[in-house]
Amino acid sequence: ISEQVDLRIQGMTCAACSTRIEKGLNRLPGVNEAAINLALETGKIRFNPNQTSPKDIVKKIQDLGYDATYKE
Ligand code: 9UX
Repeated sequence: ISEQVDLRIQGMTCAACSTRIEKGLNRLPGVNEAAINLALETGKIRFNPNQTSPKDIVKKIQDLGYDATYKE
């Protein structure tokens, strides 16, 4: 089972920020794939809804020090 959430992520200031977020999200159980785009300030995350949720994913990004909101 895999679902996708699209986020707007603000507060990324250097190129390593997007990598930091991808690595942080990949450590979250249930995250299958995290693609963060620094220039577009977007994130596309695929996850197993039985293990995690968009709310947990947003919380994790905020804990890492960035601002995340739902895109649609
Ligand atoms: Mo660059 Mo981002 O030193 O958290 S990694 S600003």
